[in-house]
Order: sequence, then structure tokens, then C-alpha cells
Amino acid sequence: MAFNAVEEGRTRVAREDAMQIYGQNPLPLFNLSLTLSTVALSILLVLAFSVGSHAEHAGITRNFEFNVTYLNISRLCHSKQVVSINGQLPGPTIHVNEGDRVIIKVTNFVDSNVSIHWHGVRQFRSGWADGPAYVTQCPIQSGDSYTYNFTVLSQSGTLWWHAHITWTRATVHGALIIHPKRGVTYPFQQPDDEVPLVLGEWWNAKVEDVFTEFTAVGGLPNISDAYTINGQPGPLYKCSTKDAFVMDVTPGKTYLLRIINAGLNNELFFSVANHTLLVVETDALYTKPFSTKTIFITPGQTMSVLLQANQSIGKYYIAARPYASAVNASFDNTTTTAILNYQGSSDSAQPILPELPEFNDTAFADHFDSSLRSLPTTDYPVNVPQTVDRSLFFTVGLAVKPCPLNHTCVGPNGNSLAAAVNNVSFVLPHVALLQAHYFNIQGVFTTDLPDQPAQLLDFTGKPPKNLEAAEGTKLTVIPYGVNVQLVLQDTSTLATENHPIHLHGYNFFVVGRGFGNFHPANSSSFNLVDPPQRNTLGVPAGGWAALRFKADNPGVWFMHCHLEIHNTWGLEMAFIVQDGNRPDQKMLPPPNDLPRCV
Ligand SMILES: *[C@@H]1O[C@H](CO)[C@@H](O)[C@H](O)[C@H]1NC(C)=O
Ligand SMILES: *[C@@H]1O[C@H](CO)[C@@H](O)[C@H](O)[C@H]1NC(C)=O
Ligand SMILES: *[C@@H]1O[C@H](CO)[C@@H](O)[C@H](O)[C@H]1NC(C)=O
Ligand SMILES: *[C@@H]1O[C@H](CO)[C@@H](O)[C@H](O)[C@H]1NC(C)=O
Ligand SMILES: *[C@@H]1O[C@H](CO)[C@@H](O)[C@H](O)[C@H]1NC(C)=O
Ligand SMILES: *[C@@H]1O[C@H](CO)[C@@H](O)[C@H](O)[C@H]1NC(C)=O
Ligand SMILES: *[C@@H]1O[C@H](CO)[C@@H](O)[C@H](O)[C@H]1NC(C)=O
Ligand SMILES: *[C@@H]1O[C@H](CO)[C@@H](O)[C@H](O)[C@H]1NC(C)=O
Ligand SMILES: *[C@@H]1O[C@H](CO)[C@@H](O)[C@H](O)[C@H]1NC(C)=O
Ligand SMILES: *[C@@H]1O[C@H](CO)[C@@H](O)[C@H](O)[C@H]1NC(C)=O
Ligand SMILES: *[C@@H]1O[C@H](CO)[C@@H](O)[C@H](O)[C@H]1NC(C)=O
Ligand SMILES: *[C@@H]1O[C@H](CO)[C@@H](O)[C@H](O)[C@H]1NC(C)=O
Ligand SMILES: [Cu+2]
Repeated sequence: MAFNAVEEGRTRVAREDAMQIYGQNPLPLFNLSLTLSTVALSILLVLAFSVGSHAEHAGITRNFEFNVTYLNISRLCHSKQVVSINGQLPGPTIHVNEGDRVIIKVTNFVDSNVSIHWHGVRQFRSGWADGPAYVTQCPIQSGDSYTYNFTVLSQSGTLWWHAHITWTRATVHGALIIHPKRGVTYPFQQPDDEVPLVLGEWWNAKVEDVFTEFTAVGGLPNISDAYTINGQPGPLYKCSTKDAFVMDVTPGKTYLLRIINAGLNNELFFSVANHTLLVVETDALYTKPFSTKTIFITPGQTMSVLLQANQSIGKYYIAARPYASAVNASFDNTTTTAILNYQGSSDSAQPILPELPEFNDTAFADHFDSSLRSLPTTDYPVNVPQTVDRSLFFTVGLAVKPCPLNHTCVGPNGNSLAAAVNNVSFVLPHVALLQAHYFNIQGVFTTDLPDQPAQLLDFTGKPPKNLEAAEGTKLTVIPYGVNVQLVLQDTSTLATENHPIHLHGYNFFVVGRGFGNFHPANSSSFNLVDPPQRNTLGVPAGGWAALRFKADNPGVWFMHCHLEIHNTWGLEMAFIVQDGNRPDQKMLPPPNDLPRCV
């Protein structure tokens, strides 16, 4: 099977993917227990009721088993033990069709706590299955199991899943592919084959040690030693000559690359030498086809692109390297490669490297993000909220906070480095927020995150002298059904930086973006016709982005920077979206096996 073969340094394109698309029976994939059952009438009725206005075609139920186990692995001539799913890195690929119910039994066989997030899945009313630790559930402790149970509706394309606790997602992640409803084709050229490309980040040291070390002193973590494509760094790294993912192609055929940035702390440029990429979908939502040599993809983002194997027979590098927007910050300045291998190319052929933008090419990153547009189709109308019921203005940026008692910190003036939303550095509670909300448990959170900054400053100019942020578990309450506009404003405190902000439980429309300070007059140029729809957006370094979404999914939904450094420092908040009046607008009760908090 494809990803197992990666261990031998050479992999074939997974045929199973295509078979699923062409409507044949899915095969068991990658050592996963995948059982298929047609849905009984009773479940159909439950489904039709439970999905309310989002009911589409009823799907089938797909079962998966995820065992959290240790894996011994060696890259760049460094061996270590990592936490994995079913002993695979990347972990197993989940294939479903839109409309399916997905049941994943996760059992924790390692010593540490774990929790898994199904990144980008809307989770209509099923927030208990969303996964972020201490937000929608307490962690699955050693020896315990939890069965995630959700349906996949109103979205189609490439998503992924990953651990959502400390930095465990470095090695606990994989692709989650939502194929169109049975009998439905793509709104673009049907590819001959499909290939997930998971971009990752590798440390020679144990990631747990990197995490413990930097959190203890409130400083910067050690940078990674390599990037990877489907778990392999590629031959540009020392000791890695044979450690490359190889994608075999047949001349004349068209391939759908499903690209996922599963890296922890780096936004990436990605390109394939001598080939053009046609972007057709981002974050499991179709886009107007957009042709480019290079894509820009932040941690948390996913993208499907068509590649035509129409070049001379030979070998071409698929390559990724970072976009590092924080001036003077150190970063992993290396390049990962995989090999696009044409059938009939000679074994001795030397692959050609693509030209990638410079690490600081903000103009390219901005041009790429500004070029994306939604593609309205019959199944996916583009309903941009035309009016705003609740207007929010959140600053996102770096800060400091007091060093914890009895620690020595290395941040400015002996403080700990921090990051904040509207000057509040988020503190994770010990009881899951969703439980506290649903069962009305007092003392876990407050609902006073300000809608606007205390003062309207020049956020991107000279930074304030006082770098300190407040700390707290502050949430924002949104009534069911209202249209929310959220302007995210980067700040210059310590450094401006492109922050990939991810919202759980929703997709949002990116109606505007720009550099400098947002001004209300900017709203006159908002795109309310075909703005791109995403679950993760890189807020321009030293700039702003304006988002809109309709609060049609009740629950507690985390929003945070997807750079793990900033997430750990507190660049997080959560929305409580209240229940609506209709029965199908209310949260479902928690499952019986929801992990306990105490
Ligand atoms: C998960 O672990 C259980 C218990 O050891 C085993 O029976 C099952 O086959 C494992 N599943 C996978 C997918 O490895
Ligand atoms: C990993 O290697 C260690 C010692 O090097 C060994 O004790 C352990 O059993 C191995 N674990 C697995 C899952 O193979
Ligand atoms: C999943 O949730 C549905 C709807 O709540 C329920 O009918 C079904 O029994 C659940 N399945 C499992 C395996 O928990
Ligand atoms: C981090 O880097 C420093 C400096 O190179 C090194 O001394 C330390 O051991 C590293 N920490 C980890 C966890 O690898
Ligand atoms: C690939 O592109 C480069 C320039 O971008 C060109 O010099 C080279 O001839 C091309 N190679 C092939 C095999 O098409
Ligand atoms: C190859 O396909 C791309 C589109 O993917 C097209 O722009 C280009 O002209 C084609 N090149 C050749 C040599 O056919
Ligand atoms: C970056 O480093 C250079 C050289 O040390 C220095 O002149 C410059 O002021 C620094 N820029 C910022 C924004 O810190
Ligand atoms: C990154 O590495 C390249 C060589 O691969 C080098 O030319 C460039 O100067 C480096 N940039 C930085 C900012 O370290
Ligand atoms: C990018 O960094 C290089 C130094 O490595 C510098 O010469 C160049 O001006 C920078 N470009 C931008 C757009 O900041
Ligand atoms: C800090 O150290 C003092 C003296 O060693 C000790 O009494 C106190 O309990 C420690 N506090 C914490 C929070 O560890
Ligand atoms: C942020 O909050 C801290 C602590 O309350 C305060 O000292 C600081 O002035 C605030 N900064 C801004 C920019 O509001
Ligand atoms: C694991 O989770 C439990 C339940 O939330 C918590 O009590 C415990 O402290 C956690 N363990 C670690 C090492 O964080
Ligand atoms: Cu960030």
C-alpha cells in the first residue's frame, strides 16, 4: 500500500483513490479496518432529522479504527520514537463521500494524552466530535478509547485530521478526503488519478523535548531540521539520498494533487519543475480554476490542483520551502523534494529543480491569496452574507506575559513570550469549554472577550512600549443565525507576521484583505460576489483580512493561529454559538463515551 511503501523510499500512485471516484467498491485501505454498511431505515430517519437544513443525500456509514501507538522511525540518520496512528507516518488516509457518516474509534496505547481534530469538517451540531483538547473534549487518556461520530455535509475535496494537544500533531496527522456524492462528478476536468501530498516538518530531536524546553523558559523553540512530503525529506538533505516520495506518472495523463500543509510552524511555497498547477479547490470548497507555477499554503490549509503530465519524459522535482514573514526571525531554511517520475524515464535521469519564490516574497504570497475566487455550482451556491449583524475587530499578534512563578524566562525583560487576540493571551481550562457551556458549569470561562481593541492604535506602525498582554479564558457569544463580520488585524508588537488563522466548525468568506491598518472605508471594496471560502487564512504580515460567516452551527468553536508556536503562546479564542429555536438548530447531546475531564 502506498504509504507503507514510503518506508522503502519509493511509492507508486495509489490506485485505490481513483477506484473510489469511479464508483467502484472501496477497498480496505492502509491497514485500516473499513467496513461498509448500507444505512438502515431507522438511521436514515435519524440522519434526516439530525442534519436539519443541511440534509442532502443520505450517505453510508464508514467505520475506521485508529490505534495511537509508538513508531520507531529514522530520518536524516536520526532515529527516534514518535507517537503515530496505526504505526504510520503520515497516518492512514480517510476516504469518504459527501453525505457519509464517519465513525472513528480512537484507542490510546501510548503514555501521553491524545485528542484528534477532523480539520475543516463542519461538524453540524456534532461539536463533541471536533477534537481540540480542553475545548470540545478532555483528552483520551492512556488505555482509553473514544469514538468520533459525525457526518460530512456541504463540502467536498481535500481535508485532513491531526492531533490537537501540545505538539503531538507533528507525527499524528493524515489526509481526510471527501469525494463527491455518489454519481456526482467534479466541476473540472476529471483526473486520471489522484495523489495526496502531505507536507510535514521533521525534528531530529523528540518533538516532546522541543516543546518542554521552550515552554519552560518562555522563549523560542528550536527550529525543525527538515520538511517532508508524505513523510520523506527528499535527497537534498544529508543522509537522505533514497528517502524520497516518488510519484509515477504516465505521459498525457492528468493528476489531481491533494496538497496538505501539516507542518507546525512554517508557511510554504510549493512547485513542480516545468509543470503548471491548476488550483481547483481550497479547504474542501471549489474555486474558479486558477493557473500558477507555485502555490502558497499555510499550516492548516489544503488545496487540490490539477497537473498535466505533458512535459518531456524525465524526472522533475516536486519541491516546497518556507515563506518566512517575520523579519530577522530564524527559521528552517531548507527545501523538501519528491520526484515526479515519468514512465519511461531512465533511472539515471537527474531531476530538475523548480524555481521557488524567495523566503521573504510577501508580494507572491499576497498575489496568490488575492487570486482565489469561489466557484458557485448548483450543489454549492456561494451565499455571501450581504448584511452584518455582529461586527468584530480582533487584533492578532505577539506579546509578552509574566514569567511563571519559580521559572526563569528568556523573553524581553525576563518575561515569557506570548501571543494574543485583542490583547488577551488565551489560557486553556482544565474542563472542556463545550462541556462547561452545555452543562452550565461555572468558573471555567468568561464571555467578555472585547469585540474591539480597547484603543484604536496604529497597529502596524511603531509598536507600544508596553508589550504585555492580559491572560484569560475569554469567549465571544454569538446568537444562532446571525451574520458575523470579523476583521483580523496583525500587529507590529515584537514582529509583524503572517498568521494562519483557523476557525473550527465553519468556513468563512474572505471578503477583503490589505496591508497596514484596516479602515472602515475599506469595506466599500469588499468582494461580496465570489470571495474565496476557507477554514484557514493567512492574515497578511502587517495587514488585515475581513471575514464573513453565518453562525448556523451551534457549539463552542475554537479559533486560533495554526502556527503551533503562536497557538502555544495563546493566539487562540473560542466562539459560543448559541442554539437556535428549532429542534434541528440545537446541539446534540454528548456521546456516552466522551472522555471525562476529572
Ligand atoms: C488496534 O488494536 C487492537 C487491539 O490490539 C487490534 O485488535 C486492532 O487490530 C488494531 N487495529 C489496527 C487498525 O491496527
Ligand atoms: C522502538 O525501539 C525501542 C528501543 O530502541 C524498543 O524498546 C521498542 O520496543 C521499539 N518500539 C517499537 C514500537 O518498535
Ligand atoms: C453516531 O451518531 C448517530 C446520531 O446521533 C447515532 O444514531 C449512532 O448510533 C452513533 N453511532 C455510534 C457508533 O456511536
Ligand atoms: C535546542 O538547540 C540547542 C542549541 O543548539 C541545543 O543545545 C538543545 O539541545 C536543543 N534542544 C532539543 C530539545 O533538541
Ligand atoms: C524545464 O524548464 C527550464 C526552464 O524553466 C528549461 O531550461 C528546461 O529546458 C526545461 N526542461 C525540460 C525537460 O523541459
Ligand atoms: C502543458 O499543460 C499546461 C496546463 O497544465 C499548459 O499550460 C501547457 O501549455 C502544456 N504544455 C505543453 C507542452 O503541452
Ligand atoms: C534586522 O536585522 C538587521 C541587521 O541586524 C537590523 O539592522 C534591523 O534593524 C533588523 N530589523 C528588525 C525589524 O528587527
Ligand atoms: C536560505 O538558503 C539558501 C541556500 O539554500 C541561501 O541562498 C539563502 O541565503 C538562505 N536564506 C536565509 C534567509 O537563510
Ligand atoms: C529579502 O531578503 C533579502 C536578503 O536575504 C533582501 O536582499 C531582500 O531585499 C528581501 N526582499 C524583500 C522583499 O524584503
Ligand atoms: C516556588 O519556590 C518556593 C521556594 O522554593 C516554594 O515554596 C513554592 O512552593 C514554589 N512555588 C511553585 C508554584 O512551584
Ligand atoms: C494589554 O493588557 C495589558 C494587561 O492588562 C495592559 O498592560 C496593556 O496596556 C494592554 N495593551 C494594549 C495594547 O491594550
Ligand atoms: C491528561 O489528561 C487528564 C484529563 O484531562 C489530566 O488530568 C492530566 O493531567 C493529563 N496529563 C498530562 C500529562 O497532561
Ligand atoms: Cu500566528
